[in-house]
Amino acid sequence: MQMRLVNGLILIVMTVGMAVRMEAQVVPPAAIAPEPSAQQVAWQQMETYAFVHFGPNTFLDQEWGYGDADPQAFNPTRLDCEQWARTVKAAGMQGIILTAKHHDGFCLWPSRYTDYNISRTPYKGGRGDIVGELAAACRKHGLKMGLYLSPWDRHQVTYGTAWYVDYYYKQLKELLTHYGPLFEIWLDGANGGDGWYGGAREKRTIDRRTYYNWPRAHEMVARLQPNAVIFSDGGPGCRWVGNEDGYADATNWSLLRIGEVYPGYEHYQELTSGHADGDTWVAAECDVSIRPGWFYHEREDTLVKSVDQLVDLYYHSVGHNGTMLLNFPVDREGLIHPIDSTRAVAMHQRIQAELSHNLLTSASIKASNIRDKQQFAVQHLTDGVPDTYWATADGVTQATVEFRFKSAQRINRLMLQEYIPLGQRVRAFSVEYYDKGRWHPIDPGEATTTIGYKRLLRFGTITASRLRIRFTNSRGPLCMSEIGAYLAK
Ligand code: FUL
Repeated sequence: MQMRLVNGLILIVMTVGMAVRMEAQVVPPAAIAPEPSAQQVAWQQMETYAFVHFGPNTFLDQEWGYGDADPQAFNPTRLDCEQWARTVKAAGMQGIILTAKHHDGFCLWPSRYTDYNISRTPYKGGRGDIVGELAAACRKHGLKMGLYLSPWDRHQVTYGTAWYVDYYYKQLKELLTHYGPLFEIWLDGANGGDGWYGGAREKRTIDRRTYYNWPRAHEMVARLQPNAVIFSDGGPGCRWVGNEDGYADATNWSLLRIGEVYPGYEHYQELTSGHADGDTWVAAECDVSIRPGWFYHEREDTLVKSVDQLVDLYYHSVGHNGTMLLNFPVDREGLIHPIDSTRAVAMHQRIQAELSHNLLTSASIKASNIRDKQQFAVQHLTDGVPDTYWATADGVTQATVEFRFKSAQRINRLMLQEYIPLGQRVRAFSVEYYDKGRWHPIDPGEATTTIGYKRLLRFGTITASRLRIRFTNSRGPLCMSEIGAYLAK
């Protein structure tokens, strides 16, 4: 009897408990289309990764090989993919994309579909496979790998015919199936023109929209490498940023009217800021070389970008809602040059030092609107967890977040992140600080419009007892995952 009563009580307590919990479960804001895929989110979280351009061009002092280079010219004497991997890792980067085949058509792996490949070079007596060696080095050092397979091939006699397109897809399949998981496939936009073409030495033009039958590549990558993101001028995974200088616009939408853009798109300047009314999620990747050229040229040893320039590029790529793809022109020995590696590592150390201590973690936080005090609390803004976020109620598209410091703080950097799995929302915001009894605007010298995955602002050092962000225009309720304020020395 007593036992039954206790059991009954337990049941009642459990039922009430569940009901309370269910009530507390507040519905998250509805996603605003277009949203990124889980793969695109994981890709953007990589933030920085390396490009390696290497091939016969390296040995012949060229940028665009004509397709007639003698494979015997390709002879790296100290090639070490682990040296590349260690350098990239020390520079804080998450992966490496290699030019498996550049426009000259030469393959850095022993492709069974052409003999214009590594097996005909002196390297390892013809038994080398640089794609495979890099895959092993990346695995060992915890890096992801991506591959560049140039659609344009200035070597192949069949370039321009349907036969070549089949050849291209056979090579793509080799790369997608022989080397383990890939995070990105790079489909270059430079396409068609003059070349060796098996000795024809002529100009060949192709229809950039239709020749390659791109949907076939998209389907093949989705099937064989479901986690890989496809890069091209117009995606579909990520897009070229419209310049090779490594920067996105301050206003940068991860959205694109995808039907309009194709590899070789004429209005490529638009890619620097995306399309505010885009129908597809295609975030920007900012590619840039650490030297003027993509391939190694000894005369450029004195022209390696300075640490200041590289740090600037980081703020204008990752800090403008893009990723940073920094190219290392591997030298004739087969190594990343010491000047390049020293600069890249110093860049990383500088960025880490500038953005190491978030001063907002010890501030008290107030927001003008909170969707739910537990699930979407303002505390999520400084918890360093990308999956939690502060959100406003449905219909609330303007809001203010205020941070109060225990004692005045010196600040010159700000970091803002939207919770992008629910779409990119913010169209405009402003930042102000409180000092000597009144609010002052902060001017970062660039538009405070979009935020997206990440926005970084730099400004002259201010002393503030409070800091506030005003979100003035948004496509829907606000969903902010992180905010940080820092003092860069
Ligand atoms: C361009 C190519 O033409 C360059 O040679 C380089 O590979 C760069 C990353 O993309 O379109």
